[in-house]
Amino acid sequence: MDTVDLRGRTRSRPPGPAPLGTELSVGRANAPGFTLIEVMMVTAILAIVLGGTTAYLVSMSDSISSEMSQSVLEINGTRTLSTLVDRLADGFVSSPTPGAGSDLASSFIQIKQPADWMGGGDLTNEIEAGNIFGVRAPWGDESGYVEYRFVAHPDAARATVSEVTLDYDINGDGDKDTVFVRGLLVREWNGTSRAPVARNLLWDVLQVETSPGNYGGDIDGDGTDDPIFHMAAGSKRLTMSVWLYGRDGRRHIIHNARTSVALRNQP
Ligand SMILES: [Ca+2]
Ligand SMILES: [Ca+2]
Repeated sequence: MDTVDLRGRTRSRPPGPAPLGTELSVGRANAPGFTLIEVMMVTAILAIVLGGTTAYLVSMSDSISSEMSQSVLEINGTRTLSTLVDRLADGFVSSPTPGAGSDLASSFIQIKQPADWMGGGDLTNEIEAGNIFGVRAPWGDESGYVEYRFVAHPDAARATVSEVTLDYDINGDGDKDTVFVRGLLVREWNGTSRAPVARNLLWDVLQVETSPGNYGGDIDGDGTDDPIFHMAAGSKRLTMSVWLYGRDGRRHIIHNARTSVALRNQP
């Protein structure tokens, strides 16, 4: 019987009984194998398939991460604005005062709310006296107002989010030239018996300056200003809109939460 060596050369076996294992060695040598080119082709195909799979998994992971970040912003914004709706519904805007023919558009607002100024536990006598508004502060002050306002982040290094610096179109308007101010929405009680008391309501709020220290510029790049508080002239409906900023490591995300409330006691 002939055998074939690994280089493909045929050799004749000397006469006599075949040594043990000879059939096995012949079978292995004659089995169909792969050439180096075939192995390289398979490796290349596997690399392409694995590369595509990895890219898909990374993309899917980014997508899930972005959606989670977006959901967090959405929940925070919606929850805060819902609280404001509850608190403001029976108040009225004391400042800034809308002009006769101009809208209220501002990054702050001062609200007066019903208060039991004259005692008695309800507002009956105040209503009869024609004056039912105050601050209704937790510590008992009733004269004053509550202010809601945007303030820049106290850490200057975190107070600016710049498309220019990041080379990233955060607001998706097709350019990379908007510089945002990052800050927070604050509520401040202003009574008469103690200094104003402020509390942070919502972090990572974005604004665009219209002039140094003044906010309400165009955030989403649609050419229209985006104040937090807006009320059309002659209207009793206050619109509140906050743009929130978040990152998931790779991507920059903004989310707009918006709602409106009818101020039933607005003059
Ligand atoms: Ca942009
Ligand atoms: Ca805009």
